[in-house]
Amino acid sequence: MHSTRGGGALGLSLLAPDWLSSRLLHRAVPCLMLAAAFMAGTVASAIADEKVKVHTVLIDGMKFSPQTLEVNAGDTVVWRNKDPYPHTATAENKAFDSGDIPENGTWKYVAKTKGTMAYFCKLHTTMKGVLVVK
Ligand SMILES: [Cu+2]
Repeated sequence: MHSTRGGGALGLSLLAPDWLSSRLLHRAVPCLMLAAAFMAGTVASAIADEKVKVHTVLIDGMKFSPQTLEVNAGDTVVWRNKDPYPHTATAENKAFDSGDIPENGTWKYVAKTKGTMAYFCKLHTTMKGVLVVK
């Protein structure tokens, strides 16, 4: 590290090599900051596209579809009730419980807990599904 030149020098020294004169630095920094902002945005959206997914489980005709859903930890699962009466998605191990999902309603769950979780509908206990979080 070269000697600091007062407040803000730390930030600049991270962006610009030492050999840049302060005059060059003045012109280069806005460019570098733009480039950095652009790259950060690109990387962030790439991560969002690749890693965070939203999965939908349809509840239709007293069935969860797909009945077994595999997701990665951090993904969002949305249950969407297409039946004309409420259902729930309730994990047997109590990891999640939607409460009543009304007709045309949805319920979102961010799958943080890894494992295989059997779930059912509290209102119709023969309705069963499995959420696998890897
Ligand atoms: Cu139900």
